[in-house]
Amino acid sequence: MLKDITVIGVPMDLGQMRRGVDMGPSAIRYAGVVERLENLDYRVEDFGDINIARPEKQSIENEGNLKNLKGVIEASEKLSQTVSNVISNKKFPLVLGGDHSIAIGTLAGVSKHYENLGVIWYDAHGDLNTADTSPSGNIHGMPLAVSIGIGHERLTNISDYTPKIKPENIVIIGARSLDEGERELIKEKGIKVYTMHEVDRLGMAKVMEETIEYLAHTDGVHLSLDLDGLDPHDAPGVGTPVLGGISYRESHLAMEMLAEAEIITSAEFVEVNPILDEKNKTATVAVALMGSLFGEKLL
Ligand code: B3U
Ligand code: MN
Ligand code: MN
Repeated sequence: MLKDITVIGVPMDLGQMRRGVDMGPSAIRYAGVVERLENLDYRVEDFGDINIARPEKQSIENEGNLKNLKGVIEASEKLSQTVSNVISNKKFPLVLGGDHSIAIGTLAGVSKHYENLGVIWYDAHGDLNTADTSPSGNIHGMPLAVSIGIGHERLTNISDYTPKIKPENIVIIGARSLDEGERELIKEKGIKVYTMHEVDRLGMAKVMEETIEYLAHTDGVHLSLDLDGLDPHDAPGVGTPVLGGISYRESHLAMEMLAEAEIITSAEFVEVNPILDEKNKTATVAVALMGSLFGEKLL
């Protein structure tokens, strides 16, 4: 892994309707992300936060079933540019959310640097909705669909190219809440999904072995980790918790196996909402998982 990391905060809450997720980057910084990674001998630079329009200031910019479309587009363009610059400077982009709609911008910035980018989507949800299939109109339920080129044209064309990733280069881990349209898309595109059923049945070690093997042909792997992939017992500070998730322990193992395999080239940790949290537990969990992802060992 690169020895230089740039932390980018994205105080984004326009992709969903619960207040507080814009404070995610602050909560993660407060939980000690920079110090944690410096202790592992990385050089860490904090870029600060991307400027995001406040929901109070946004005139209603819904377009059909897409809430806050304009604000999400603006933020995605800015984030894409920033992430791309970080990679051009040979640094590892570590993006802190913010709601999961930020993945649209992150992937737009990452993917142009790779021929064949892989993506691990660690999430209770598929995030494969479109305006037509979404039950909520919340764009944080759509970024994976957008990134494979399906959705509103102004979202799929962020940074002027589409698609960002190929469906066969995606692995979803931890899914347990999928909408009808998402299930259809998964089948139609043959997207690899380890639902909680497979996590329980195979165990996390096998899931990660297979994931790493499945992505062996790619030339870079982006980790998009939604904290709601974890069980709400371990990560309560998220906007849409779903029971029966991945444990803290299993998540550490997953991160440790990714560290050992040395395949991750960019990462984002999203949906930390300190307003809904218990004493910053979810941000603390996020930072602990980052420690493992970047090679922290017990002995
Ligand atoms: N699938 C639902 C719920 C949801 C998606 N992502 C989150 N929640 N965090 C939707 O609204 O698209
Ligand atoms: Mn998500
Ligand atoms: Mn989710």
